[in-house]
Amino acid sequence: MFKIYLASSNPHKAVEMSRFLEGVASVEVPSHYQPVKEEGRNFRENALLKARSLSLRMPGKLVLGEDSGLVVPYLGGAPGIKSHRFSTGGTDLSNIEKLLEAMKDARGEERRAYFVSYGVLIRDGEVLWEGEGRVDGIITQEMRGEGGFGYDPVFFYPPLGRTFAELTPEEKNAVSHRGRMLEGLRRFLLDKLKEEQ
Ligand code: ITT
Repeated sequence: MFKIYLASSNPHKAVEMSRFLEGVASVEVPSHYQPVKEEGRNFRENALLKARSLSLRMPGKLVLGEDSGLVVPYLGGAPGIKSHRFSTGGTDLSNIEKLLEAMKDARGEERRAYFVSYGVLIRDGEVLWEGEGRVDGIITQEMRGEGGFGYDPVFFYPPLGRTFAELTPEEKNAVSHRGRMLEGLRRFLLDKLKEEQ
């Protein structure tokens, strides 16, 4: 079993990751974790910034940085890397309200959107693995479901006919951007285990 330190202040991410990597790696946020300024130009740069900053304080340890967000082509790619701070309030609810307001005239294909998750695993500043996951969906007209976090209540996933907030954690992980990113990481870790035996 590997022990991965996650550079994140979002507890939902750690929960989703721990479930997904169960049996291969444990995922925990160190108690001294301090958020970094996300000044990167894209998801990858922000994931690297988060991972590098924590890695400096955790010599020899495996550190994962992840940056994610919702991309809406109709809004020119917004909220994108600013997904967490899209609205002034910055809460999940105020972000969703701002999104639905910005999309009130969008119809059909214009309501298409996708989530992206970019992950970087590093140790002592060296990138051991990096990868991306993406999932396509439709922005609903109103919120549906209680599960998940962030924009999940307005992200409708056509193959399952429900919003991400209406899925069980296992169902979400099986198809989500983060799950797809983590699948790549899981394969890397399993290969690494084999090498070490
Ligand atoms: P850290 O940077 O500390 O990890 P954060 O929540 O700010 O925490 P991001 O900068 O990666 O993380 O922003 C991700 C935002 O994108 C998140 O706050 C949500 O608004 C949205 N988001 C990402 N993944 C999501 C998911 O699975 N479901 C719903 N919304 C998601």
